[in-house]
Amino acid sequence: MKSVSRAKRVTKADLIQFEKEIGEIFARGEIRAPVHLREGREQPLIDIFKKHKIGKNDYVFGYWDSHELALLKGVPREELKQAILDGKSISLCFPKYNILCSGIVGSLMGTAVGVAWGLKQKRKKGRAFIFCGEMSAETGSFFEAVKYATHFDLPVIFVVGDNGLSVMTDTREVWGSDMPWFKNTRYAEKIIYFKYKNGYPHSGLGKLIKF
Ligand SMILES: Cc1ncc(C[n+]2csc(CCOP(=O)(O)OP(=O)(O)O)c2C)c(N)n1
Repeated sequence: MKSVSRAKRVTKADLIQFEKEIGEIFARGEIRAPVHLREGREQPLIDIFKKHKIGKNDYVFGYWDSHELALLKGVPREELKQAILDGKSISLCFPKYNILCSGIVGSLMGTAVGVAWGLKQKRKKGRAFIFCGEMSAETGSFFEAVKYATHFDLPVIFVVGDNGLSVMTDTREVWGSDMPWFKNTRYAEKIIYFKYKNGYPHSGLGKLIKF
């Protein structure tokens, strides 16, 4: 039987419903750790997984807001939910599914490039995909990683989802520029960029939850 890729099976409605369910559990005080919910980027993420045929040989790296990435990468819904209930939402790691995430801004850029370097040297199948926000994409570590990956033509793609905000700060105002640094540069070739408006606050639900 022909295998069906994960991106075809996980729908936009599945992603929205998952975040909604986690939000409801979080609101009841049943998750004693931070969660970062996202709404509004389901279709771009699904399209990227589909277009690039991100599959089991590929590595996905993400940050504090990676529930959707885990589902799209093939982590079973209940396994993911349990990890979130266990307080691991901001640093989801499922080595079996080649997905690793971190709650630290600027981390993992070098890791993704290192994995891509290893894949290339060993002539192995697979690529690295690293998903981050637009403020993370303005960090020095992002620039160094993109520069290195471009110059050595490594199999890594950087995906930047721009919601305009770094927590509650306007990213463009911080940098005094109305566009990301890489726009119209040679480095843009290694970067997929899209904009979205997040339907949730940066973290949690925007209100104090008591346990
Ligand atoms: C080293 C470090 N500094 C600060 C933070 C706190 N922090 C978490 S997310 C974030 C904003 C990141 O903005 P962006 O990259 O645009 O991500 P998004 O809005 O998509 O979550 C900050 C400052 C952190 N996690 N790590």
